[in-house]
Amino acid sequence: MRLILLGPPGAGKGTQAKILIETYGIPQLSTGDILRAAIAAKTPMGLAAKEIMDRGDLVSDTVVNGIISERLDAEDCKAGFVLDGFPRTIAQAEALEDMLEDKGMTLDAVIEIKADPDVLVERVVKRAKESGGARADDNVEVLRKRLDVYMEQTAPLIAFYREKGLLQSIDGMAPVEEVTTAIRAAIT
Ligand code: B4P
Repeated sequence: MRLILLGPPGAGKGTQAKILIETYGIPQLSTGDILRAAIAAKTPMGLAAKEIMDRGDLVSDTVVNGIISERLDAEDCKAGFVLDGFPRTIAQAEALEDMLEDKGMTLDAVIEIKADPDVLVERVVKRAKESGGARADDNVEVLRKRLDVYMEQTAPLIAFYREKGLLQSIDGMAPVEEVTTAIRAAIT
């Protein structure tokens, strides 16, 4: 199973990826998590990414493409993977196509998790409160910027994957378990 989870910030990509990897026994490849780990470890990549992420912009395609290309070579990706938060630009999607072709892999499906902006704001504000502000990008002002960036740079991927016959759209505003059920139905 080789899957992409696509959707605006707070749509539930990370939430659903964590559930799906348990079911299918495959790894979650989250560029957001990998970048946050690099920030926590204060690596040069993390230090450069922090400022960009904190203001709600996207880290450079070159950096994230490198992260994913390296990660896809790991043994645990042989049986499949859930890509969570990657690709986020057309350039990343094209780079992914090249990577997968080089590695003799193909995608099974791209799941678009849809949710209205007011629901996304509500969720992210709730997470910020519950986590004591653990994520610097979880506040209303930065979230609005992340939503604009999503509309400009990531939303074009919906048509990109629809044209390839890979896209399945899911209502991400339902409770977590219902979203999982809908994703499972879409990929089986
Ligand atoms: P990400 O880490 O990918 O984060 P996200 O888009 O905010 O969240 P996600 O959709 O995974 O939401 P979650 O499940 O957590 O990106 C952060 C930043 O990293 C980006 O802005 C960018 O700067 C950088 N980055 C990452 N990848 C990149 C790339 N490829 N290129 C360039 N830059 C990149 O859910 C959010 C909240 O909602 C949680 O609290 C959850 O509990 C709740 N929730 C989820 N589903 C729910 C449901 N059905 N009902 C109720 N609540 C729900």
